[in-house]
Amino acid sequence: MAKAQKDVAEKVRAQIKTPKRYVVYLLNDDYTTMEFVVKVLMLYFGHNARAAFDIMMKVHEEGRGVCGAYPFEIAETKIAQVHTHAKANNFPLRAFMEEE
Ligand code: TYC
Repeated sequence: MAKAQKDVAEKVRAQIKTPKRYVVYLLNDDYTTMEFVVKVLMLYFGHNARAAFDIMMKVHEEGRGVCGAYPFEIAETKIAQVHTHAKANNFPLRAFMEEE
């Protein structure tokens, strides 16, 4: 294959690489109510009441728990929504992300 052709093939390969995903976690704290955390998990992460309760209890008992995995900008937006909603309700709830 000619070099120019190889360059094009490499460019296409790079472009179609699957985008990285980022795992969003919630952190435990002593002040945010369990009810508020369950609502956050349902509202911003699409979990049903049972799944949201289970995730909330995992965070409560183990310190952190997985909310979901998303492309970077979506993970970033969800984290900002959690922080804004928590702040508006005077809770210190924090979320963060890690590359999957
Ligand atoms: N630990 C909190 C309580 O006992 C509940 C809680 C759960 C807070 C999960 C934050 O991400 C969290 N009220």
